[in-house]
Amino acid sequence: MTKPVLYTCARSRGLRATWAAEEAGVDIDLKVLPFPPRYLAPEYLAINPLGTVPLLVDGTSRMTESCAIAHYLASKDGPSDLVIAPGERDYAEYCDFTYHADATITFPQTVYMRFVLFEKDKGLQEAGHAYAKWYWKRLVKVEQRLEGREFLCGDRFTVADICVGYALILSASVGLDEGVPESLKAYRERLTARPAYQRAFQREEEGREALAG
Ligand SMILES: N[C@@H](CCC(=O)N[C@@H](CS)C(=O)NCC(=O)O)C(=O)O
Repeated sequence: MTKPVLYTCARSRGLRATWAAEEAGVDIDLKVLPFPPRYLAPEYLAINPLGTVPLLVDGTSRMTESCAIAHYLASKDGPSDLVIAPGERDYAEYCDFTYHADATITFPQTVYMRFVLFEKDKGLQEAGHAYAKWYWKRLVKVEQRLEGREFLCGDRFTVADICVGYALILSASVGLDEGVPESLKAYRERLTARPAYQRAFQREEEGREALAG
């Protein structure tokens, strides 16, 4: 059987998928692209017309949502402690936080990155900074959920932690840590100390270095 192929850029949202594959022990073919692929690897548009990363190709299936890919890789080979199954306690919360991670928390960060870091000449810095504040306010739900808990759901590490954790990892790398509560920084440290996270990060870095030649 052919391996799932994951197209990504190092440290992008695709890290959710690379990390989930490492946690689950799923053998993937990792293809690291230069960022942004729409300009630096235009041939990629033929397999993903959106031009976004990640893209997972598994047989005839194609997936372009990082949190869905993380859930899929962790559960595709059968029941796994990395996901909360229907009927289990916290199933609803598991679904909610896994979707919340990109739609509600990562989204305002990307608007900040676009207007403040990447497209400085557009004169939209003020809007970018407003989105940074919006991001910080939106962390309240995760902050409250983690009061008295080590992980988000089911008293164990799951894909919901991978998906939400990536948003917090992104904060640190794009200079958005100022409004991140200390409790969430400690949560992020617990997550990034995991050997599977470190292996995933390293794999992506090696892919990026290979691109640079
Ligand atoms: N909701 C999607 C968003 C995908 C996305 O926008 N990825 C960014 C990188 S983190 C991207 O590819 N940006 C480059 C572009 O849009 O050209 C997901 O969670 O995977």
